Amino acid sequence: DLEYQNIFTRVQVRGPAYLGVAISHEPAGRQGKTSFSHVFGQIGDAQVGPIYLGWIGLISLIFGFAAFEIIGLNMWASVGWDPVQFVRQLFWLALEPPAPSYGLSIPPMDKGGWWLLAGLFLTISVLLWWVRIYTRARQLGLGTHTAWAFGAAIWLYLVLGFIRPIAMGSWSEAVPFGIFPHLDWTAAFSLRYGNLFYNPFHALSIVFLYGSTLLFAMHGATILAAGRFGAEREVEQTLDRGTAHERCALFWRWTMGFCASFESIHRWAWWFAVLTPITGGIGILLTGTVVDNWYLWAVKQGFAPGY
Ligand code: BCL
Ligand code: BCL
Ligand code: BPH
Ligand code: U10
Ligand code: QAK
Repeated sequence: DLEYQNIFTRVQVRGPAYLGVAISHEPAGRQGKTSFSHVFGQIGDAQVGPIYLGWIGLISLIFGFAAFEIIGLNMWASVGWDPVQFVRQLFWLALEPPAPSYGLSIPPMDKGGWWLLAGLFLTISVLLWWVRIYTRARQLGLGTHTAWAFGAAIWLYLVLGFIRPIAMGSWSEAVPFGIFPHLDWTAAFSLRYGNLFYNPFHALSIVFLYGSTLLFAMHGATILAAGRFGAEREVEQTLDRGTAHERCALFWRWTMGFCASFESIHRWAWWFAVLTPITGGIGILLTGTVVDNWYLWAVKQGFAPGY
């Protein structure tokens, strides 16, 4: 009726906690802790938990936390262990990678060694998190699409801090840990290599990043708008097209002449998101290795004016 709205369903029905579907390899201790949050219920599902930790998840958290502490303690040391300055300057503090003179060798701890160790621990943590995403999906009988999408993000991360520095022969090429310092690195990188705007892979990455937001807005809006025809039951509508699907498809055909299907719209979204870091990582990897100055490169290709 008129009171029904997608975003704020006012009535919260509360039953016993739902622990999820039965799965083939039942892990030990399935009946984890659950609680209910009225606030969460206002915007989604009120049930919080159970969370699956497991060994991989636990080890990932430990390595992630170790990296976090290494970064934080080095930052704190850099202000002479002054707690006030640590908090005041936090956004400007950094744990820097080794200097160029060390190349790819292992430097003393206070000359970039801590950066290398933090990077190693963070990388172990992220890779184990990937394993967790993969195995949780398998265990629930799901496809592994999330893991592969996450893998695309990890590709860019590894290019920035591992693959490109090795290709350049120096850890000093990597990104410092720090809020503003990593932004300074980003700006300096663009300047050093002749303006990243002339790197076509940077442009492609922007296309997919903006495109992802556009698609997310379109799709989020489309499903909400057709909620009264059951559109958020997207899977049923995929298998047995109802009028929600017909109306959404027709809406986009009327608007722009073509449309997706309830299944393919998610492929559009997946590919746009995944191509953002894939093209981006290619662009970063080519920079300094194959192309030293994107502006001069563009002049040579004839799409920048060579004054
Ligand atoms: Mg960056 C901004 C992390 C690589 C360019 N970047 C951010 C911030 C956050 C961050 C501090 C918001 C990101 C966000 O919402 O993501 N960047 C970050 C990390 C990496 C990284 C962890 C990494 O590779 C491991 N960034 C890069 C590379 C550059 C780059 C090197 C080119 C892509 N980044 C930029 C630019 C900007 C950022 C430009 C910004 O304007 C923005 C900013 O405000 O910087 C100050 C989406 C993810 C989510 C919404 C999920 C939640 C993620 C949270 C926020 C991660 C926090 C991690 C942080 C280190 C924890 C700090 C703890 C407290 C200080 C105690
Ligand atoms: Mg640029 C990159 C947009 C201007 C320099 N730029 C990008 C692209 C993105 C973009 C499309 C990054 C994609 C992404 O998703 O990264 N740039 C963009 C836009 C403009 C722009 C829209 C604009 O002007 C309108 N860029 C400029 C100008 C330069 C510039 C010309 C600065 C002056 N830009 C760079 C550089 C880079 C980009 C340098 C890049 O490296 C990147 C790229 O790919 O370029 C080709 C975000 C995603 C990640 C970084 C993946 C991170 C995944 C990991 C696994 C997350 C781990 C989180 C971890 C657990 C958190 C805990 C951490 C704690 C420490 C414990
Ligand atoms: O689990 C995930 O998401 C919820 C995965 C993830 C993903 C995934 C996941 O499945 C996917 C599909 C993507 N990212 C995709 C993408 C996009 C490309 C396709 C791309 C744009 C992108 N991700 C970008 C980013 C960025 C950017 C833009 O820079 C960030 C910052 C992230 N993604 C971040 C993340 C994470 C939320 C998550 C993820 N993307 C991966 C989590 C992970 O790897 O964890 C390893 C580390 C830990 C487990 C611990 C870290 C340590 C903590 C920071 C400190 C602990 C604090 C302590 C408990 C207390 C501290 C005390 C203090 C108060 C002092
Ligand atoms: C979503 C969804 C969902 C679906 C969906 C979708 C989100 C689950 C089930 C939609 C999503 C997708 C299909 C995925 C792909 C989408 C993207 C990648 C996003 C980006 C989209 C694009 C890049 C496409 C953009 C295309 C556009 C905007 C259409 C372009 C077309 C036109 C400009 C033509 C417009 C038509 C007009 C104006 C009327 C008809 C005109 C003609 C037939 C021809 C020309 C006109 C005339 C001769 C008439 C005279 C001209 C006039 C009066 C004006 C002339 C003036 C001048 C100055 C020239 O969640 O559900 O479905 O599908
Ligand atoms: C070889 C080893 C190989 C806590 C207190 O308790 C306060 C020997 C290394 C490799 C690879 C090693 C490394 C890679 C690194 C990639 C780096 C990224 C960096 C992106 C930038 C991230 C910043 C935004 C991080 C900011 C961190 C931050 C502000 C943390 C603050 C922590 C505090 C406040 C903790 C002390 C109080 C691209 C890939 C594998 C082979």
